[in-house]
Amino acid sequence: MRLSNQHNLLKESQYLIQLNTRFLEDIQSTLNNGKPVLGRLALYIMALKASCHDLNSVTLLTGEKSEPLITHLKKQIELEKDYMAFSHRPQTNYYQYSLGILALCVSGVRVSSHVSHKLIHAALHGHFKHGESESVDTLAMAGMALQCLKEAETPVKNTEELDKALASIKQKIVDSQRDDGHLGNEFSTGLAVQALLAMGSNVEDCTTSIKALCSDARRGIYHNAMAISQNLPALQQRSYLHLRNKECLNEDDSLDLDAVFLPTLSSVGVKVKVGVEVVKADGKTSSYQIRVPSGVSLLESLTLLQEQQTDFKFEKEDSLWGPFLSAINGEHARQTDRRYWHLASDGKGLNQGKTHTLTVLSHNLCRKLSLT
Ligand code: B12
Repeated sequence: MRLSNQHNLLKESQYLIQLNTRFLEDIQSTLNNGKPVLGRLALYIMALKASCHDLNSVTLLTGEKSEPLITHLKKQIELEKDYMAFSHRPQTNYYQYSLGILALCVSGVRVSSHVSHKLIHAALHGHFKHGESESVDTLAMAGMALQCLKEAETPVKNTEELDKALASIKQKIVDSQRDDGHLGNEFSTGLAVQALLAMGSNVEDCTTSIKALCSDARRGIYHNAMAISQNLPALQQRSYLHLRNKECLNEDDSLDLDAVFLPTLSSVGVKVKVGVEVVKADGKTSSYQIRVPSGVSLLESLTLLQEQQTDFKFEKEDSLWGPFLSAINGEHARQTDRRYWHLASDGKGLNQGKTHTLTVLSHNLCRKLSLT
């Protein structure tokens, strides 16, 4: 919203208050628990920057010591860089590492060449994975981070490699275009358009992808705040890189945010059969059948299944995207683990939890839940 030309200043100031209270508390408690906070911290800094809020006025505590947000972000990214030197992969993921670099860069803070080198190297070696496939979201975030370094003329270890990485990222994003205009899938297209615009593509080159985004938005696909925040800038033909020169002067206040009610499917009384197959890491499979009201989400279906079957239990963790499936029948795969419960239907990874089809499968690097 802050990157748009049109504003609803009251709503935006209310959101800013929530960020400075609830979100800041969430970051502080994650930090207190010694858990990685890189991505959230970067998102928070970028949100403050979007509101031209004084970054030095906000601090976080480590022990007794209170330090500005940027100092914490610099420390987090250094920790992540050191972790990567040792483990050859980030403790969080390359998406968050890119977010960290981007947040430092748009805030005018110099990013060390050792930090940027790790991202450039990962881009050149195809390390941006989401499960087993290439992550268009990560390509996009890394593209924006590296483009920012280029525009800020930040010294890097090897300028030629930076240019090669940018060209490779851009080409991969362009190649990810589907016949319906999406880049990657419905949830990566916004970031991918942002990245292409940031990396110098013309708006006309992105028309079909922007149209696809518009039609998804009209169909109500983006009901999650995280998804909306990634897509809105693209719909406004902006990217997170615009934060670098953001000035909050003479802002228009004409945006009317009346609630729009999207048509919902009337499916009262109609029930559908859902098959759930849980495949654990050792290959052990359990199958379940359940009848659920048509149109309910995957989460609602799993909740109903848990209520009806004593031998099916699941757990979830909160995330900015909503509930992350973290355990099934005692087998844990948390957000911070190198394993996760993979959600699939008809053998294909799900992008969202619709209940027309649903498999949960679990193996060493990924466990799977399949739904039919
Ligand atoms: C990294 C990542 C993962 C990692 C997360 C763990 C890790 N150690 O890094 C792994 C590979 C495990 C993963 C798994 C999945 N992911 Co994912 N993931 C991402 C990615 C690229 C970055 C997330 C991130 O770090 N954000 C920054 C931090 C600051 O925000 P955060 O909220 O704290 O991040 C956490 C959550 O995002 C959570 N998470 C990751 N994926 C998903 C998916 C869902 C549905 C939920 C609720 C939470 C969640 O893990 C993050 C790390 O803790 C995003 C891309 C994007 N555009 O956001 C996709 C993304 C969020 N994932 C997506 C999907 C579809 C999945 C899967 C459902 C794929 C599948 N078919 O199994 C599974 C989730 C299954 C489950 N158990 O619930 C979609 C979500 C779309 C939607 N409708 O909500 C995205 C947008 C990618 C896309 N374009 O399709 N993911």
